[in-house]
Amino acid sequence: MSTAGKVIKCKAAVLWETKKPFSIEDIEVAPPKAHEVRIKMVATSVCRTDEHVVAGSLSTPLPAVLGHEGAGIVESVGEGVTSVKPGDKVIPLFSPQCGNCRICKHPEGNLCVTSLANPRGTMSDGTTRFTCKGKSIHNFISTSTFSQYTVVDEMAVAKIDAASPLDKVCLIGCGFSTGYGSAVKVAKVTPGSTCAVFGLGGVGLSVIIGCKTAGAARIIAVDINKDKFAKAKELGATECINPLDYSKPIHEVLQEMTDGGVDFSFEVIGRLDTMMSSLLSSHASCGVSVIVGTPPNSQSISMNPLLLLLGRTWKGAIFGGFKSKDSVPKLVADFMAKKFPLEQLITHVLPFEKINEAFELLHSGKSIRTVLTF
Ligand code: PAD
Ligand code: ZN
Ligand code: ZN
Repeated sequence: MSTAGKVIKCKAAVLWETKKPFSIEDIEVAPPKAHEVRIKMVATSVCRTDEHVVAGSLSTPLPAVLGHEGAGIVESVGEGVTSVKPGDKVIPLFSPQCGNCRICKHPEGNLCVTSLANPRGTMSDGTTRFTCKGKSIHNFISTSTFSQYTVVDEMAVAKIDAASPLDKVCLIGCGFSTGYGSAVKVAKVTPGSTCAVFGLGGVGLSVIIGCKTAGAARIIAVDINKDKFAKAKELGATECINPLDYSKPIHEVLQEMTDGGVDFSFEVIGRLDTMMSSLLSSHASCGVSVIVGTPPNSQSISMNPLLLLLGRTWKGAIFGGFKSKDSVPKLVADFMAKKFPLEQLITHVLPFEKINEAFELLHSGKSIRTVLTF
């Protein structure tokens, strides 16, 4: 029997308050309104950004259904939806692409004005489609993939190849694309260059894949957890260093290793001290340093302008600088054409109900990406 137009009762992981585990709850998911799409989730992975919300370092209204790195199948669509139809395989987009705003029309910009508005935790019309125990539940950055069913705005969903394995390509919804794009699109890593990547989680390892694809000659991986080094080498790192093994600051070590500093450096942790180390490890005159990690709420760095006056570039981007609705289908096609691996980033697969175990694996540093299947 078709569920289109009806409220769907299903399970979702609700975060009622910060610093608490998720509760698997029975929720009600309202049908999609005009220009909205209801999706049956098939797989979702866990990204550090979800954990930033749980830890309270990234604010979004609670209670909420988190999760933003997922893939599923369209269950039904609201009036006026033209880009997807029931049965299509799709990836929700935490950074939507409306196609009409100044940024969507800009040749390089990718942070659609609608994403800037999103911390309010609702659909673009200001309401939510989730209810639990009679209470309205917020969504999270236009995706909310920690639910058997979710509703997203049409501008926040991309149709992908019908043959793609959803339990792998879900990583294209955030971590992989963010890291890979930070190297190939934001930094524009050049052949023969030297790169340093701070932080070897799912996103940092994807930066390494991007640096390798772009033809970097040296890729120096930096992490305080040496257990991450084997995987980093497998994916393209040429050297791995642990700041805890040195008495001097790690940027000095990198400057010595690279004749004054690397061509491209990436901070993929989300800490102010490592953002500064990453900046300082890039060459003072020709270096490009990219911030990928999400910094803690409302904290700032004070810096000497001379660090930039000599020629360095300091930049950052959300979602690897990719325009999401245009790029996600292409990235999935590239994965299907074996242009890059995703399997090596997936260390654990668990049933959705074990979501708290997935977060424990992330805390303990044992997982790269855990994929939850529905
Ligand atoms: P992760 O937690 O899997 O990986 C972080 C890595 O950093 C781990 O391997 C840690 O051991 C390592 N680390 C921690 N502290 C230090 C330190 N002081 N020095 C060196 N290494 C350290 O996270 P992830 O890969 O899922 O995400 C990384 C960051 O990227 C995180 O801040 C996340 O919020 C951000 C992110 N940004 C975007 C974006 O659009 N810009 C998208 C997705 C994720
Ligand atoms: Zn993410
Ligand atoms: Zn836009």
